[in-house]
Amino acid sequence: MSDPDWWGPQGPQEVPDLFGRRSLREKREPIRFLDPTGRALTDLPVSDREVLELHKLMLYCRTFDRWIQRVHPLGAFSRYAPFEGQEASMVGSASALSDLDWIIPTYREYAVFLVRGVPVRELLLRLVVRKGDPLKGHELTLYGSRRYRIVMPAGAVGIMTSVAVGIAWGIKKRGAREVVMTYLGDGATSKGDFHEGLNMAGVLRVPAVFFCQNNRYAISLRVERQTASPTIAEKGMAYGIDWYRVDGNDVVAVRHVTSTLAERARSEYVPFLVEALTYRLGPHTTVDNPRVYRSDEEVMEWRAQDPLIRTRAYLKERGMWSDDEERVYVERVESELNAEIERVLKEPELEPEVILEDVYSYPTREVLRSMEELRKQLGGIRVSEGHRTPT
Ligand SMILES: Cc1ncc(C[n+]2csc(CCOP(=O)(O)OP(=O)(O)O)c2C)c(N)n1
Repeated sequence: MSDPDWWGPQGPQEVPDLFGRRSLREKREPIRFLDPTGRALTDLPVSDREVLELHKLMLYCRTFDRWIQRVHPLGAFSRYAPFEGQEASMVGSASALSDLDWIIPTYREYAVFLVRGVPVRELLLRLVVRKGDPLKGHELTLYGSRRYRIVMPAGAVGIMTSVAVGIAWGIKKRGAREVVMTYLGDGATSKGDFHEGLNMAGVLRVPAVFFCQNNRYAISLRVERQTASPTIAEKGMAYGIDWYRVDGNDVVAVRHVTSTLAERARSEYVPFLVEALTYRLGPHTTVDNPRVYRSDEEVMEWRAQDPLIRTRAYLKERGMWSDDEERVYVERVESELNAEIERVLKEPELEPEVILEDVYSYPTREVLRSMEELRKQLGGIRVSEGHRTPT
């Protein structure tokens, strides 16, 4: 390895880091500012006004997530991956970025899209199930947009790690001050792509933050079955990548850690691996039944760690928020969403070809060929009683 000094002269037992931690043991402790009851454990690195903004953002996202699953008997859409419980991880990390930074989400990062300012309309156009066509929209839910610098994710878990390295390498070659934030789950770290991507990120020293939300499950498989390593984050060490663990249900900690790392990545062209410890309170997707693989008691324990409980209690204690304000806020968001879906349902549907747009400035020959193929296939398919049946 060309630069072994980053972890200090004592080897990996001494790991001085950006947050004053020195030993491996200390570094494994998740960084936290707000405890589960909303008590500040130390001076906060953000102002109380910022805590209020973060709370409102999380509340907006939660309202969206619950609403979307409620508005249709099928769960609104043919398939949707809920994120309740992970709001602090998503909002804290996405709000730490600038508009020039790049985001690679997974199928679950709707809160990241919302924080980025993607209009709800854009999401609904892709998600909403039209009358008589319960599968419509399904193929559009993996969505990206050059305009928002959000890269369309792949359905295959884990493969975007290497894509992130490519984009980040491009940033470095251009000499730009940007960072790529790649989202991945604990399950994705079992894939070879994760290791290949991290390996190249370490070698090329690219401005990328790999943000792993350890929500404890890859569908039904617990994280303990994914890895024998004490933490996911410390896997970065093997690739010469500095790594951090953060309480993923503490939005203040997530925001502080990711904004510090993103700035360092932009200015010094270095990658980081972050493990945000959180929990998916809902099902894996709207077609999953989590009771088959986890107990109600376990979910109840994690309910007590709900990221919104912390910020709500912190703000109420300071007289900056009340239950009434929260109720009014949620009602307002719900009525905005209701109005939006009414509008979207009156709009013409997106053409399936949109999945092939928004990647290249000009479509390549390969894209044009795929589009032609897609049109041909769709032309020969009829939707009947919820199944796609070739005619
Ligand atoms: C290569 C690949 N294998 C399996 C699947 C099926 N699959 C979809 S989501 C998922 C779980 C991924 O878990 P994780 O990375 O922890 O993310 P989470 O869904 O918990 O956010 C699996 C196995 C897939 N999409 N791609």
